[in-house]
Amino acid sequence: MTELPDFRTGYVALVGRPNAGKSTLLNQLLGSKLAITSSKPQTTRDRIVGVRTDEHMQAILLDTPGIHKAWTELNKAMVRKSVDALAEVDVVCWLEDMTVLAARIGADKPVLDGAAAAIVELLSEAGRPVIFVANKLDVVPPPTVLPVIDAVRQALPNLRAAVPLSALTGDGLTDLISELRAALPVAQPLYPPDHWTEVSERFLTAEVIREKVFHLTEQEVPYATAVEVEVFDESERDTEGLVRIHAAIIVERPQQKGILIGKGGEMIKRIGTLARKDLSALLDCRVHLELFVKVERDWTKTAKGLRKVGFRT
Ligand SMILES: Nc1nc2c(ncn2[C@@H]2O[C@H](COP(=O)(O)OP(=O)(O)OP(=O)(O)O)[C@@H](O)[C@H]2O)c(=O)[nH]1
Ligand SMILES: [Mg+2]
Repeated sequence: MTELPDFRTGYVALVGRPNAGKSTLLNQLLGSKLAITSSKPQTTRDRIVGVRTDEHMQAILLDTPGIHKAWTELNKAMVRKSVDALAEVDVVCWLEDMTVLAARIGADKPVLDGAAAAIVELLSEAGRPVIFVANKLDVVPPPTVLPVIDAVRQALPNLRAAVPLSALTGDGLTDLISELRAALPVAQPLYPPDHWTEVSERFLTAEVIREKVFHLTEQEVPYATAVEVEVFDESERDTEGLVRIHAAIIVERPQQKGILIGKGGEMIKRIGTLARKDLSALLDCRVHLELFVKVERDWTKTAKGLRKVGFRT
């Protein structure tokens, strides 16, 4: 292979509190949807690796669960995945939702709230260069972001740059890409240019179904739900353009099972219809999807429960 002069390659972690827009930014940087997103916090539970390659740079991007105060075994495992990522990368992108922090300006309290201060501590400890991403700029007036960036600059000695952007619209993305390129080491690419993820189709399938549960159910139900793909049959993929999938939606209590099935099976049907549509696009073929719901009592509360639903800790 010919050497590419001054090509940059490296690992980038996308971290921040739940709902900051990390998965939306990952998808925007990849130019297609890899990570599931929702307006509810704690959507992402596992690390998701996407690879963005252009003519100057290969950024291996790690989307992570939101950093938060964790009580259950599931939440602790999620936060651990984020904190571990900090030690493994060349540069960290710390995202904050500006609708949260800019709202504090002018009030008689520090601009950085407790959640931001906790993240500052973790980032200082990890010692990696940090790019602060002031997100959701499409919905806050840009001048309100400056005091937030000032506060971050004062709090975080290893801050390398700050980029205001909208992960949703992609506005400001080119500035972030320039900053990433400047921060990554000169190195040859690790993956071929068309390689876009390390995540298996089976895992993505479970995630798409879980996303529909996040979109269609409320309160504790999405947080009590895991999805396990039990059959992923590709035997007719090449000949018929068809993949057959059987997946279990697992909840913690019988009452939650009732909610997910819905009156006359209406809810599970809606989940299935929306998931099948996305899966068809993702897998680029027809999808036969069978869903069923089962109860694994209190699976979020113990390490054994997490293993039982196939959660990789
Ligand atoms: N208006 C606006 N909304 C955004 C932007 N970025 C993300 N969002 C929305 O914010 C919500 C959370 O986005 P996610 O990408 O799921 O956030 P996350 O940081 O991955 O959240 P967790 O996985 O829960 O930690 C979704 O409803 C997104 O559509 C943005 O730039 N502008
Ligand atoms: Mg996410």
